[in-house]
Amino acid sequence: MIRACPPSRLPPLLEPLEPRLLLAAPELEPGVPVNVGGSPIQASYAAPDVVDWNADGKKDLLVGDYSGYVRVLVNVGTNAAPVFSTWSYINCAGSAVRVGSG
Ligand SMILES: [Ca+2]
Repeated sequence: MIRACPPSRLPPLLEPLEPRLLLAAPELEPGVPVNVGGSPIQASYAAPDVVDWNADGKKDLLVGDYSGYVRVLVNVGTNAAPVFSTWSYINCAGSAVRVGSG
């Protein structure tokens, strides 16, 4: 449950927000499994984001998980019907980048 704070108790950066915005419940669509190579990807506490990772004009998927690693799933389909055949961790100098969690 999200509770509104009285305006006098809000941190300065939140004061411009109207209290009704803080009370609004998010409207979420039902979850959809993401398949990679025909099987659902497993990621605990997944934090997905959509971005054109390889600048080919097709939206790819980044998925962070509880361990702090971030996977990139490059879309080999279309934006309307994305297809992901493989995934890999985001790497830097040969090591998987870990951004932490929590
Ligand atoms: Ca892309």
